[in-house]
Amino acid sequence: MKSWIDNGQKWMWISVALAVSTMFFFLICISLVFAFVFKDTTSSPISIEQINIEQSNIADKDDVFSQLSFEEIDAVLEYLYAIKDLRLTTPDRTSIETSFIHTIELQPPPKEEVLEYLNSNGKKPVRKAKVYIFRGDIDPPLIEEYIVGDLPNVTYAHVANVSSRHTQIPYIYRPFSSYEFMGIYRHVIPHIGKDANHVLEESYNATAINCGNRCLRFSMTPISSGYLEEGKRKAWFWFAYDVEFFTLHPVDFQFLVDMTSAHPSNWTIEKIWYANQMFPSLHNFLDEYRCGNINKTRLAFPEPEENLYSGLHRREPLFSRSKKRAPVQFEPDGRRFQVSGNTVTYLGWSMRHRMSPTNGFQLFDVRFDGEMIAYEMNLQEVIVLYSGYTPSARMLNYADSAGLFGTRHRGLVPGSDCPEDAQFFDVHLYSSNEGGKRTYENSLCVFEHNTNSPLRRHRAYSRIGAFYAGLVNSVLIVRTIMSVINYDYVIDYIFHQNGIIETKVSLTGYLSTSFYFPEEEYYGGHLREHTQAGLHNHLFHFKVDVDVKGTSNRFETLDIKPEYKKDPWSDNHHHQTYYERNLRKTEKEGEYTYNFETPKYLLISNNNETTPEGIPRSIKINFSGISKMLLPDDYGFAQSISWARHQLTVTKRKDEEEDSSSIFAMWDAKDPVVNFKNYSEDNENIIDEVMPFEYIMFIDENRSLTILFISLTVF
Ligand SMILES: *[C@@H]1O[C@H](CO)[C@@H](O)[C@H](O)[C@H]1NC(C)=O
Ligand SMILES: *[C@@H]1O[C@H](CO)[C@@H](O)[C@H](O)[C@H]1NC(C)=O
Ligand SMILES: *[C@@H]1O[C@H](CO)[C@@H](O)[C@H](O)[C@H]1NC(C)=O
Ligand SMILES: *[C@@H]1O[C@H](CO)[C@@H](O)[C@H](O)[C@H]1NC(C)=O
Ligand SMILES: *[C@@H]1O[C@H](CO)[C@@H](O)[C@H](O)[C@H]1NC(C)=O
Ligand SMILES: *[C@@H]1O[C@H](CO)[C@@H](O)[C@H](O)[C@H]1NC(C)=O
Ligand SMILES: *[C@@H]1O[C@H](CO)[C@@H](O)[C@H](O)[C@H]1NC(C)=O
Ligand SMILES: *[C@@H]1O[C@H](CO)[C@@H](O)[C@H](O)[C@H]1NC(C)=O
Ligand SMILES: [Cu+2]
Repeated sequence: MKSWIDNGQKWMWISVALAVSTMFFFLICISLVFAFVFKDTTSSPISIEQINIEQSNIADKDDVFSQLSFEEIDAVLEYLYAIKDLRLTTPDRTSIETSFIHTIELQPPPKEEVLEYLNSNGKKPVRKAKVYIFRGDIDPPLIEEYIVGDLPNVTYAHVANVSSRHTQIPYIYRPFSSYEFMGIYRHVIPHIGKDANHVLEESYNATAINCGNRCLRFSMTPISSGYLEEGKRKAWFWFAYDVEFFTLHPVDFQFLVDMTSAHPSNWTIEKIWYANQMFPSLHNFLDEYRCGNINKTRLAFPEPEENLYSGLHRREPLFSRSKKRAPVQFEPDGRRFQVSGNTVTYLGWSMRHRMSPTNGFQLFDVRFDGEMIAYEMNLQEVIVLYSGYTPSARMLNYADSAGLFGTRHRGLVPGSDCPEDAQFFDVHLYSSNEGGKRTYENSLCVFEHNTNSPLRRHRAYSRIGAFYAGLVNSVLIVRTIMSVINYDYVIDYIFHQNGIIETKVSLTGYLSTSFYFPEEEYYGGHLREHTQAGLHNHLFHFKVDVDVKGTSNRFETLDIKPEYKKDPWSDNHHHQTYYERNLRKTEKEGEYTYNFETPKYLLISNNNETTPEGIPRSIKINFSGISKMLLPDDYGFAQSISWARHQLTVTKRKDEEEDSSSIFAMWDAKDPVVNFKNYSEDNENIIDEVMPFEYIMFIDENRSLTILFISLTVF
């Protein structure tokens, strides 16, 4: 806690405390664990760790899930560069108006083939690559999703042919790329910087070009196509002082750029917003400014000492003047988890992981006590919805995957991000934004953590039969941290000894702010004289494909209901609660919207595998602290995030329905490339179907969000 406060700032602390601090808990309960608990009760009391489940012996036999190797990436590059029609440019000649490769990654093999391979010694699934190619060179310009295979000896490359998502995407939906930014630096910033140089200098004592150590830097608020006329791509740009940290030093200068063209030289500056006034063009603005019709802003450049409030230095005086260090954990008998390639094993657990440049960190083949309980688990999308008064603040809706999640996992630091002795992993990815092939060091870490609270215990103290038995709750934590511009998302998958998988997201980093005007009052918190922190919501969408004793699973709710009945043992009536098992039959019924008035347990069950007492084996999903989406479903950006409508969605599993979002979600609302609601539109039967389910969590600005899969049999 101390280190968190050390690193934080007072204002941030306050803004976090002000915000609704919601804890989210998803619990999935699995029945598999019964035997397990039994084993454990036979152990001696006050055991530190008496559980001796044998390591599930899953060798890393050339993991079918692993991200492409550099050799495989080279094979893809060689094949694609040889296709003349693609006209791929080499990195040194690339610009947004040429043809270039954006990302290369593994196309996950079909689940059935993988299960066949893992469980029944089936043939090893072939490896294929999924490649996004920007075709700025053709008319109309497009982004195409290619499938290239089979690796390593490539013989084909074609545009992916699937019905679940668009694979030829209009260029106006293109995600951020470094080449887009090259265009901005060449054509947009110099234009504003030159023509409005005197305005910036007079108003802010800083400029945008040739600025020495008094610079303004820009940020972009992409405008979702849901707000624009057909066929347009636009963004609001806003300036802030280029100091640590710029998102806390906005100035009141914004401009709207039409970036529809694939040619940056044809991008146009449409509107200027300055001193809380809108001007229809740069020309008009400069005229008005010259004529003195505008109340001019006058700000001083933030001097280093004024700037202190927005830096991450340690605050003085310290709460404790002593030089004593915080407690640390140690492993008296050495590490208890093993790592082999992409596989991690720990007590009864095993799992494989990979990093995708687009989707980020993913877990596969998660087993407990040798049995697969989740085929796949990962974060699909993170969005941030802002409110505000100024033009850029009110349009600010980020779908963070546009920034390529995989490339946002950078350099975890031993001792603060993860324990000193954690196991760190490097990952290897291809993305043109990062200059092609690149190794990202310390992108994830794995460590065991003693929570120092009992997982179970009992102290009986009656005169006869006094005893104590307890087991400390030690867990395995698989952690990644994504830094997306100003935010840092700490994402933990936590594996408990009793079969719980807990997912936890914590937020830190910097706030995004806008220039304060009195009209902002109801849209956020007034942090400092000129700085307003806008009201906003972070939403996370996770995917998990659970398998309870095989893939033939159903979705059920246990609906808790009030009962008022004649008491069988007296003449009175009696109030109590009871439950009804409610089988969800179709994909529409698989859309679960939380309702406090109708409490439910959410279960994924295998109807063919029951306990000796006839209760279907199930996994229970637990969440709490969800918040309600207040924006209409069919308005603007909301169309790109149809997953946000329900707290939990269960769909029939299809290999091609891989994701609930895409790197285009920031811009594609007019016709989302991946439209999650379509997955349920055909309303297929979901009884005993192979199914994944996807769940979402809403958080208001918060510290923590937790999803748990817990083990339990009876309800
Ligand atoms: C790929 O080509 C190499 C060299 O021609 C060959 O040795 C290898 O067996 C091939 N691999 C596959 C999987 O076909
Ligand atoms: C795409 O797949 C569909 C259905 O499998 C098929 O009918 C169609 O011909 C394919 N299109 C292309 C261009 O391969
Ligand atoms: C989703 O469904 C709508 C309506 O049927 C359709 O127009 C759209 O193309 C579909 N989107 C995708 C990505 O398949
Ligand atoms: C900023 O202010 C300083 C001190 O008043 C002055 O010396 C300097 O010329 C100003 N710079 C710009 C870019 O306006
Ligand atoms: C830019 O736009 C003009 C007119 O709108 C057009 O004539 C010209 O070809 C465009 N330039 C490029 C490079 O597309
Ligand atoms: C400029 O400031 C004056 C005095 O505060 C105010 O009366 C006027 O409305 C302002 N003009 C604009 C365009 O905001
Ligand atoms: C489950 O049981 C039903 C009938 O009881 C049977 O038809 C079905 O094949 C079974 N499924 C599996 C996967 O065993
Ligand atoms: C979910 O888990 C949390 C934390 O363990 C707990 O407080 C809450 O009661 C659980 N909710 C349900 C519905 O089980
Ligand atoms: Cu936030």
